[in-house]
Amino acid sequence: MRQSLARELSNLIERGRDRQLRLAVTGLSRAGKTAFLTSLVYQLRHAGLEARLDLLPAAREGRLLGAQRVAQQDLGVPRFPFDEAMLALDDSPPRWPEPTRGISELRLHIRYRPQRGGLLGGLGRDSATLTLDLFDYPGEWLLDLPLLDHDYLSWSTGQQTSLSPERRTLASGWLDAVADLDPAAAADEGELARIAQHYAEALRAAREAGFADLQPGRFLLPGDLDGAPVLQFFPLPGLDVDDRQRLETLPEDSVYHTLARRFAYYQQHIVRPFYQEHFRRFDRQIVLVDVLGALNAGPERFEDLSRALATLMQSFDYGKRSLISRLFSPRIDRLAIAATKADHVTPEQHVNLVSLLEALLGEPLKDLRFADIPVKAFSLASIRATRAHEVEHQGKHAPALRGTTQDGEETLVFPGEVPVRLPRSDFWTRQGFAFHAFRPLSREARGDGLPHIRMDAALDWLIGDKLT
Ligand SMILES: Nc1nc2c(ncn2[C@@H]2O[C@H](COP(=O)(O)OP(=O)(O)O)[C@@H](O)[C@H]2O)c(=O)[nH]1
Ligand SMILES: [Mg+2]
Repeated sequence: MRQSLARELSNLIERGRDRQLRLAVTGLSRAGKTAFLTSLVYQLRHAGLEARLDLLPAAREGRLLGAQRVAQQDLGVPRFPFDEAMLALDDSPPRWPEPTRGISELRLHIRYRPQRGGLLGGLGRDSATLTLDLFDYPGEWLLDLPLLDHDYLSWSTGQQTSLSPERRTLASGWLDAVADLDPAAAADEGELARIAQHYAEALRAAREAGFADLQPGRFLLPGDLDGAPVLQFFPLPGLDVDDRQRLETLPEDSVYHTLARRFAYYQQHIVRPFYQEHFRRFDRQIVLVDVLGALNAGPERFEDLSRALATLMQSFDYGKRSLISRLFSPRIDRLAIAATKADHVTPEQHVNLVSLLEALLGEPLKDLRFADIPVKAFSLASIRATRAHEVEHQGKHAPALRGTTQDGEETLVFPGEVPVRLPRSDFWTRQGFAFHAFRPLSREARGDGLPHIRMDAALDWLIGDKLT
């Protein structure tokens, strides 16, 4: 206890001197978190050597001296698998890093030379150290925030109405299994476990089909909670909020009360602790969005991503009356949102990609700006897997991309134009979008360093002011 107090104190002092920063990377599954963090760590470790970071002033001015991994503080949080990710990229043929599930952490010491005339520079210091704590956690966990505003009954009825026809079809196994369940009957553990299994499967099927707006988030990424009763609840179809009084009088061991208890436990022991122990303590965050992937998947998935992002962004809405502020009073002072995998489109499309990202996050962005949270939108490629080319066609120059497909085939493609605004129905019928999954560049092909697009711009926004 005493030791942790001392640690907190020294953290506070470091932070007071602006020398420590907790930066979190989030985004839905496959948004590109692992690739982003891997690249970020790589670029900082190779700053001043192979890494190209011209948009980060400290690097451009030669003041960034390097970065070293040091032991992290939270011993209960898994280490971010940086070495494993680099091994995958360096393999032949190169592979994308394995997906991670759950939260992970890595601590860097960044050495830099303060600007002359700056606060630290003025003290005659040759170099200074910024301690950067990096976190990677699933954006799916943020989809659970609104769940804190419900009790079991209101959540249950809300979930029912949000089931679209296609989601219903994907959930038919669960709907069949739950159809005969009587809320008043005595709960049978085995039966609830079985139905919950169906429910989790329905969520997984929906995710496989490209849906993102899914609750509860931990059902998709259960980690070490797999099989625990806390994850064995589900909404009860056919309930009505007007039934509250009648439902309250049901026996304690009824299906209804058993599920309600598990729901409350999930809120208290899973959702809240994440916000209390982690989220609240992040200084800055970057939210990654696979806009191009959704564009490629078609209108229904794109809509769904839009809804999921609206929910996810509620966790960043620090307006005084917002749910997050009422419950946790978090303190993030800066936020970045980024459309990832920009190397999937030709460079002149990158501006459109940022516009589209901003359109997709339209309402949440307005709320953030209203609450005076500094937020900036980017398009980037953490690990660039293609090269931009110009091709000549009938005397005209046209942009194209060269890359290696996952099957190892060299291709030259023009993937399509990115709409500037939320695509209307004719976009999908008329044009669509042809997306290719590329293999990372091989070690030989990428030469020195790890090629990226605008990682340095994102870094400047996220940590640049701490390196002055
Ligand atoms: N071309 C390209 N593909 C990327 C990039 N970042 C991620 N990807 C692809 O997206 C997949 C998911 O990325 P990952 O970082 O594992 O996502 P996470 O689930 O958010 O951690 C990877 O396996 C790659 O196929 C990028 O910068 N360029
Ligand atoms: Mg990952």
